[in-house]
Amino acid sequence: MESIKGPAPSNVRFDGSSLRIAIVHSRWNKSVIDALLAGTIAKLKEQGVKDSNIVVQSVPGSFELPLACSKVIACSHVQAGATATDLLGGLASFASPRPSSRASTPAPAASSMSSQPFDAVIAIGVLIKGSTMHFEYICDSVSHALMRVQLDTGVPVIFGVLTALNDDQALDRAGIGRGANKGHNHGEDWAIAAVEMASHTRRWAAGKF
Ligand code: RBF
Repeated sequence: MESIKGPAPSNVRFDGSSLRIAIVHSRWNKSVIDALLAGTIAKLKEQGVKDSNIVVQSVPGSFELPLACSKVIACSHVQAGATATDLLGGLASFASPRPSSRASTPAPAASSMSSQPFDAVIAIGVLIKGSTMHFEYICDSVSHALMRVQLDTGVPVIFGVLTALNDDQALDRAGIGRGANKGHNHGEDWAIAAVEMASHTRRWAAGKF
């Protein structure tokens, strides 16, 4: 019987070509992480997100994801500010005949800039239940903290954290199951959610529905 689970596709096709997206992933349970990461990146590109606008960062475990997401969002604002300063420096060098430390720094071409603030962050982790209470504590704190990061920053944070009860559940949800049915790579869904939420957030920020 066909499953009723999973997101219904949107009836709008979202264009990722102007979006900048960060992926922050943990390194625990690496074979599953690698498959999820590949699925996420492939689907981002399929929706038009440019290679140069995908930034990938890694952290040791899932517990580290919320702080890392918060910091990469902040880092992209620092980059955007620095680019704005460079642009002004480039303009100043045309305006002023006086030699200055910036006079030889040309303004970067707008088309080659990949330093706009991130439009969305995808947090990828794989938690597999063990015999102690670690799993419960990490799942609970990480999910709450990732929600907090997106509400505090206003940048969509996509919840790409698998909370599996065993290895097979994790493998199936990364599309690399051991059975005849390999399962489904949820990284693809996270990429679709990222492009949709990034597009909505931009539109809403511009006062449009
Ligand atoms: N991190 C994961 O991303 N997935 C796990 O399944 C996972 N299991 C852990 C189990 C134990 C007993 C411990 C101590 C840590 C585990 N971590 C796991 C790592 C955790 O997210 C974090 O990186 C470390 O606790 C350091 O803050």
